Amino acid sequence: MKNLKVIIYALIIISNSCKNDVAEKPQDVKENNTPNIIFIYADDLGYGDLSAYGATEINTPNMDMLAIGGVMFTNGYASSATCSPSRYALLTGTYPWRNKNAKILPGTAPLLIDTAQVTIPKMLKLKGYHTGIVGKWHLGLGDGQVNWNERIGPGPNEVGFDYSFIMAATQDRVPTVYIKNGYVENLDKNDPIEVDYDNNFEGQPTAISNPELLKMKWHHGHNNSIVNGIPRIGFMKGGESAKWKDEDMANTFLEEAQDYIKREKNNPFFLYYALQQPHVPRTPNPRFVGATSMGPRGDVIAEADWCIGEFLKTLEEEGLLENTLIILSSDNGPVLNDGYYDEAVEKLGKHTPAGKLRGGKYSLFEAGTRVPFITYWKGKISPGTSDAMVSQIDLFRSLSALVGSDMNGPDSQNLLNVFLGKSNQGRDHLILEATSRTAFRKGDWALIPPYRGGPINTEVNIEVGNSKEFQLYNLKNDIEQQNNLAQSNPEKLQEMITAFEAIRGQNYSNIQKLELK
Ligand code: NG6
Ligand code: CA
Repeated sequence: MKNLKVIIYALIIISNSCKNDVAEKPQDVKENNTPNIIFIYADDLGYGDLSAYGATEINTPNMDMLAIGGVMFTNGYASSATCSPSRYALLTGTYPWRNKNAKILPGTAPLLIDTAQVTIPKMLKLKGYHTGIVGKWHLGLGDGQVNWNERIGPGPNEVGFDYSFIMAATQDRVPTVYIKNGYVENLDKNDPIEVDYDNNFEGQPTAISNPELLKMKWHHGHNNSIVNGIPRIGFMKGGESAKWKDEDMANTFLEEAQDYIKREKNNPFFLYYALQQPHVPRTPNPRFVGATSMGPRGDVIAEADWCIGEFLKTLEEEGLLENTLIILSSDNGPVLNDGYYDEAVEKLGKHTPAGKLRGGKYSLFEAGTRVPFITYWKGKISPGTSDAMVSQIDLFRSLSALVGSDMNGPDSQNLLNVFLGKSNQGRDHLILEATSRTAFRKGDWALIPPYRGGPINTEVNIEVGNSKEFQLYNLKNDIEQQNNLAQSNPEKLQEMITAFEAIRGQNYSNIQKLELK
């Protein structure tokens, strides 16, 4: 009898200790290894567009809060100086120049990511995450023959996202509708949508045929179909009830993002919140018109900052901030006149969207790809500034390390400790891309190979980096890339070319090697 009591007692102790194990482990795992992950991605936001990064003419208090309370990277890069290639690299951990189709895509382009390819959301799904995207997609949809009136696929839901609420391409490209999990929102089947990037549909007004219908004027490109008085790239017919209202887009995406986290807060989630600002056409909600002295470009940055603030409030209200890693960055550098007359140039004043960096969107100079880059995790990341070289392409491997996965994209490096502010050992080197050209950063040095073409893209008035000579800059002493050291430092030049070609191969320039001699 006595023995039985002892045995029962022992069993109770063992079973309690098991319970403790079981009870503690999931909590532990949830807190440390599977935090929620949110990637906030602005469109065309420049290195110098945030007050935290030195802007004095514009206030971005909410983005600054993330920068001040997290790690603010001063050498953080997008993979490309344009959108689709950067987004491709971000989600797949693959350099965009490895895929010849990774260029700025029309709204009718087929899906750029192979559905067999590994992606960040696929990797996270395997670790129990719910995955969502809200905002700009611009990675193609379908197989090239999309019927916009039926289910549109493959798309985000086929490359790893459980939930998607997107615009197909850009705000200046048709179709100007939201697509939720593959279906156009608010579509009236009796008014079907047709889209064509080559030919107009008979009788449909364009910016050329009916300029009197425009409330915003085009400067270059952007003279096809008119939607809400704004001329777009591409032709579209039908879908009246589904067309977005440009001035409401920021609110629509914000509410979608807020609803997503409220819905998914009980399991680990990954949200890719892809803001449309400050890409053209810049259409601030009336509440933000005049928020800055800079006209629509400044006003939509203020609006984007407000959206981020509201979004953070929701995270806080839902008690999620301590268990959520937030990454904020931009898909490429800044541009002022990207095709519409919207006073971005005229009202710029003293603001420097690229900070001290040379170039801008479309450029192989630093401002093309060096962008605001911030990681924030309340209570987990100690605040600080980091000058480690990091790229968005590294998020794949770093996040997979965070959640204990061994999945990876071919070019992604594990910089988890750098992103968490525990190490300053960033990348050794990085290949940068801009409009199908590539450049190389290694240590403090930047190499731009020779490219045929004008040094300035005169439409947008940006120095894009073309020159018939090699360019070599020491960014440590010359962040503005003013002193080309290629001639005076032939040894460094050769070392850089060799290291670059070891990764990139020899066929990178549109000038034959023979011509260079
Ligand atoms: C360019 C557009 C520009 C912008 C860009 C894509 C013209 C003349 N210019 O072709 O306005 O839409 O593509 O920007 O059409 S990105 O940020 O999505 O890469
Ligand atoms: Ca962009």
